[in-house]
Amino acid sequence: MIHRVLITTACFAMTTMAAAQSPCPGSIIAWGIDDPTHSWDYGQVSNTPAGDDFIAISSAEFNNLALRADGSIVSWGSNVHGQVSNVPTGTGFVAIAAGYHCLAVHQDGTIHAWGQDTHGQVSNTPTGNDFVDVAAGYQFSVALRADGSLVAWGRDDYGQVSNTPAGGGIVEIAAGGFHTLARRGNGGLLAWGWNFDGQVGGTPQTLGFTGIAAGAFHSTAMDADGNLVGWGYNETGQSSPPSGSGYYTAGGGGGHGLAVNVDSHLVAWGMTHDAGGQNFGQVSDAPDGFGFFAVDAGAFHSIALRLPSGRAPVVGDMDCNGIVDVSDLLILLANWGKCDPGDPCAADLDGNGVVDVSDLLILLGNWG
Ligand SMILES: [Ca+2]
Ligand SMILES: [Ca+2]
Repeated sequence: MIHRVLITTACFAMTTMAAAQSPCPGSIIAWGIDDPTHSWDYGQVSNTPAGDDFIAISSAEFNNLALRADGSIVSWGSNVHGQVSNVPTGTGFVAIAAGYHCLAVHQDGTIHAWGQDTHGQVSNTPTGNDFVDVAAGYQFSVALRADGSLVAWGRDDYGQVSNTPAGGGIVEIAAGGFHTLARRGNGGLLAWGWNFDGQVGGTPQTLGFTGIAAGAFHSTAMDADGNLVGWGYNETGQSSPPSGSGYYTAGGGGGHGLAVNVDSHLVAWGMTHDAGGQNFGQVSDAPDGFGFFAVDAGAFHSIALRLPSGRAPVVGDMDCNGIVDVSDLLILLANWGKCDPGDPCAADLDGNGVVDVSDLLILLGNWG
């Protein structure tokens, strides 16, 4: 019974599965709850910012963050904990994570935190200038250093902080409600924190995964063939993503999940109605068409990034001109052997943390 209470009242912190895809700017599409008279409507859909220069999104239960190409952050939706009013100004941010508290990494390697601070999830944010990514759980935080090691702080009643693995080799992190996922450069997965629904214990032990996403009480990963695998809480089907291969990004919400397939179409699954039978459309209103390249899920809403032209993203098109050609090859060669763990380096096409021959083969495979 605890699930049903939490699923409707608790904060869900969600992270988006890293895409092995260059962050070409796009516009934000949001759908789901859109009823100003409803107590759960904080404008998380209706206040979605316009523009076609967004490169990243992060959605939480009732609020969202987006990152513009210039590195400035936009925040909209619930401001109950100052998530909107305290958003940092300025440019140069490179990573964002939305929750009741929000986190961002600046290009100078420092972490900025704002919003709810019940367990030091904001005030105990570590100093230092070697951070490359962040994830916001429910009242706890995780950060990835450039050397591939992790730091966690905030709420720790299920070991979500104290059981954080030591050592390096991590290239991606995702925080759920009370658990965390991490992915190593070899595609191996790690999980710790609350395991009540198997969201930790059900973690696959094989290698070769290319992306992870954490929902409130469930987990999702993507293998090298683009198959989605889900485990953990599944009352509304949220840990049962569609079968088939060809997905390259996914986001985990409270009761539903989202992915973009290889044709850049949206796929949504899981909860279509709340406990009272109301359909907010977070699954059923997923827009048709192609050109989508990032997704994330809130409690009763969904957001996605779409190329402004509606054209399909092409893996390897690092200069975002719609074709893979010699200019992209030069970018890849200029980054050869580089990309720090966790760095959203566009030239690391397979997301394994280094630019090497495997990325070159992907680029050549999409040539023209
Ligand atoms: Ca190009
Ligand atoms: Ca690579």
